[in-house]
Amino acid sequence: MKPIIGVTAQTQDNLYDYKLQPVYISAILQEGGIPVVLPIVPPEEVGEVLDLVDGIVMTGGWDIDPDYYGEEPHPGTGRLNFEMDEFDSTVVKQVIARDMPFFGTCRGMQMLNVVTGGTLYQSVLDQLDNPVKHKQEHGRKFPVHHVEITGGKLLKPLFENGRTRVNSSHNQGAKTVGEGVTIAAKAPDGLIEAIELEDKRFILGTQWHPENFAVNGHGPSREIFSSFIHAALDYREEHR
Ligand SMILES: [Mn+2]
Repeated sequence: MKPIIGVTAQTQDNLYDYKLQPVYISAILQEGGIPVVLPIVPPEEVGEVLDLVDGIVMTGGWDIDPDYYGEEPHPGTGRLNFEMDEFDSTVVKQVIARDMPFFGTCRGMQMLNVVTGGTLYQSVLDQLDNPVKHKQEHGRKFPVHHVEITGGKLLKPLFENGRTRVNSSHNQGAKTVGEGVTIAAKAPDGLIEAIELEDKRFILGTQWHPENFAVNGHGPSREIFSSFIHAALDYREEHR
C-alpha cells in the first residue's frame, strides 16, 4: 500500500490554467508515494478533499497577501492570488489540526509560517540588510547560497555537518515565526530558510526546493521526501 500525496497547484491570473512543475510529481513517485494534483476548491470543501489523501505537498508560487499577517503591501510585494491564499491557508490549518504530514516548499513554507502566526519580509531584497542572492538566475538543479541547520527533528539527521548549499528562488521570506514553531535552518544573512512544528509527526517547510535536487539523486534531499512519505504511510495506516 502506498500513501496518497495531495499536491497543490497554482492558478494563473491571466490564463485561467493550472500550473505545476512536474519535478514535484517525480520526487514523490521516486520515494514511493502516489501523487494527486489538487485543484483549488472553496474552503468548505477542503475537509472532504483532505479525507482523500494521506499527506500534502504545498508547492511554490505567488506571493502571499500581507493582510494575512496584518501589513499593508510593500511596493516590492509581487502578484497576489486571493483564491489560492484562501485555499492554501485553509489546507494548512486543517492539516495541522489532523496532524497530517505536510511538506511545503517556498510559498508552501511561507504559508505554513503565516498560518502559524509568523510574518514575512514582503521583499527580501528591499527589506533585509545585506541579503545574499535569494532569487537565482540559473536553473534550480544548481545551488546558490548556504544554509545552516539550526534546529528541529527532521532536517538535522540528514545534514551531518549542519550545513548545506541550497537553491533559492523567492521574493518574500519568513521574518518572524509564531509560538511553537521551530526555526530549522537559516541563510548566512540571517533569513529563516526552514521551519518545523516539532510536536507534529511531520510538518516541515523549506524556503528552498529540495525536489529539484532529489530527482537528480542528492541523498539528503531524497531523504526529506522519503521520510515525509513514510510519515504519510503511518498516517494512512491509522486513518484507513
Ligand atoms: Mn534563499
